[in-house]
Amino acid sequence: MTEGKVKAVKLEKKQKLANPVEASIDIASQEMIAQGQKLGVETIFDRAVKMKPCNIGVQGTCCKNCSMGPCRLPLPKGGIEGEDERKGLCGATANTIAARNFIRMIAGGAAAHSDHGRCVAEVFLSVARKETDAYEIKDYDKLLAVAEYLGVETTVEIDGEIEDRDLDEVTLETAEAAINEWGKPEGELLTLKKAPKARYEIWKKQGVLPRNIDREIVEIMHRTHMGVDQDYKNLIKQGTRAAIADGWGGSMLATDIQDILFGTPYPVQSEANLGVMREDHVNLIVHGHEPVLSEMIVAVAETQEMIDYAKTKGAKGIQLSGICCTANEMLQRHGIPLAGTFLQQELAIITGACDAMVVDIQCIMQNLANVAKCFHTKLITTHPIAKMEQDNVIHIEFDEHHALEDAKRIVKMAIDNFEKRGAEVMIPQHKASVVAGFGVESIEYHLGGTFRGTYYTLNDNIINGRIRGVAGVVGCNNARTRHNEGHLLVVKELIKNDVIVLTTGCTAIACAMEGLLTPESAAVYCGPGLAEVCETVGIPPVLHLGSCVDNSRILLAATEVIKAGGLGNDISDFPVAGSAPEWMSEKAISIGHYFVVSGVYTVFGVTLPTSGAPVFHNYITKELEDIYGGMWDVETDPIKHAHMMIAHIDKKRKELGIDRARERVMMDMASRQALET
Ligand code: SF4
Ligand code: MSK
Repeated sequence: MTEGKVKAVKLEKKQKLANPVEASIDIASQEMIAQGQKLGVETIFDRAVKMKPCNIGVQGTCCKNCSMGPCRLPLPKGGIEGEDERKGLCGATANTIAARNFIRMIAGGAAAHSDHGRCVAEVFLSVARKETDAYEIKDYDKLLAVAEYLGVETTVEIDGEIEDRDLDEVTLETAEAAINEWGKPEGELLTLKKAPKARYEIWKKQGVLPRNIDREIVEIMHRTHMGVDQDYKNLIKQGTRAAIADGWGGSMLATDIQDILFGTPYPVQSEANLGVMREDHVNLIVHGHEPVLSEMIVAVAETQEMIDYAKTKGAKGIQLSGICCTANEMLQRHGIPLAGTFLQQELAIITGACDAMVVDIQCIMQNLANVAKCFHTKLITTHPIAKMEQDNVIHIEFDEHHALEDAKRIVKMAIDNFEKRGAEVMIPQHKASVVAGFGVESIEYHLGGTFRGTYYTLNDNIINGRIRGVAGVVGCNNARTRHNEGHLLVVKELIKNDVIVLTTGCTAIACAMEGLLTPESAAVYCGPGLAEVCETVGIPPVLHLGSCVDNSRILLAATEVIKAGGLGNDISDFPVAGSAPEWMSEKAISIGHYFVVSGVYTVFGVTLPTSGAPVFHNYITKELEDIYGGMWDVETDPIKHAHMMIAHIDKKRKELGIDRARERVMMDMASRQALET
């Protein structure tokens, strides 16, 4: 620990501290929470004990959209009998206030994902214009697929012959068309046509086809301004447009363009948890969301020049690892290990072995700077829109035009800092093996049929009941719940009941840390049907599909299931459910809403910020199903949460008439033997 600097965040003597075992289900995290407390370094776990959330905010019924407020409309004790007479100064009802707050969260989430997408699209345009040599096109097949849905011709007729167009021209036109999706003056998003036709028609009938990505977000800010839209149904309709513009627009483009520039992921092996850090190596941790930066850091950190330089400083090499979704991006394309989830970012520094933490955008706690002050760790911000006020933070602004130079400077800074480590180094010795890097293409490869349509094997196993259904379990950690417990209990209960899980974000990291992302875990945790499928094709029962923007891969995998046939015409027809057991960010609300309006029954843990407005709450948790075939739900108990999803999956099986097939499979010989023991 660096002498004399600990005072900056010293825990107060009488401060109530978190109980490490109650705070996290993960032993490595428990050890580091306790280590922080021993060293007097406060973490989010201690702050969660010290500060309780506001009860009115939790209910979603506090409005501060003008300076006559904040107007606070909590539910009266005992609920509401008869007319709901609660009003803000302007007369806004609890439903209006909760709906306005809810769609502002969608706007925040959609903006975060989509602005990330825009940044990647700008790099793509620089590559297409040949303004940078740091990046190149890695996946031309994906480029041509994107060109096609963006309406860019990839062939040309010359003298009656069809020939391929010049690739540089196609690349440039595709990049320009992609950027255009953010702000084009008319029309609708071109990506919407990737949805099943029946889904597109529902959106069209409801009048929620997004016009462009930015406009839908701006319109939310306008409509929720004081004195504009005062009808909760009309407000959530705009929330729906913006959420679709996120999932089927900004996020989908982010994923596709990242695949073009950095390669489409295919299964890779790696490891997860704080134990991936190495005491005798330079530990460089990359945290945030945008792979534009981390791709360059991976490239530089793996050069012999940098490894040799690290050796001159007494290190055996460079250990790169990641936190949050930057971690998922580096894992799925390069097999770089995961250091941890959102709630482990401070803990990685408390190891005393983090020589530099490089952050880009989203989910970066400002307290990192206070924790870094207690150690030798260099904390480096890199994005012009994400700086920190603390004076120990170094800002190296990353730009695609001099990306390699920036990355070299950062890696060198981490290496130079290795010698400055203090005496207090404690790396928890816990990590698990991981297989990650799944996506639409690799699911097709592993579970597709050779002769009869791409997703045939997956569909066949759903129809015959070996796989009961599909669940998308995604989202954050939340310091108001026990770290990773919700994720793991929900996921384990699902796979035990033969539901295959597709996961992204911090849920994916939590599953990785628990060893659920290995094919071998199928025999330990799965029901007999799912275990048989996983063992036959050699996949884990929980498939890691990437980062938060890669939830678009879940939408497209669901679309491929529909295309392969036998399971209905729309996403809402087939046995699928969504979940975010430990959500916390606005992005999760946007994701949840685009899952719902894509036809997916979606259950959130923790809470939903609508409970103080029962009419609006009822609208999104019940009535939306009649319109979109999907709806919100909320359940904090992880086992009940999983069984609500399973009940929905069974309902869909029954509607499709495939419930009997499942009963037959459950009575095969292995199942009989299992029943008898
Ligand atoms: Fe209160 Fe209405 Fe102003 Fe909101 S907009 S703070 S409810 S007066
Ligand atoms: S990182 S948004 S905490 S999943 Fe994408 Fe994790 Fe949630 Fe951030």
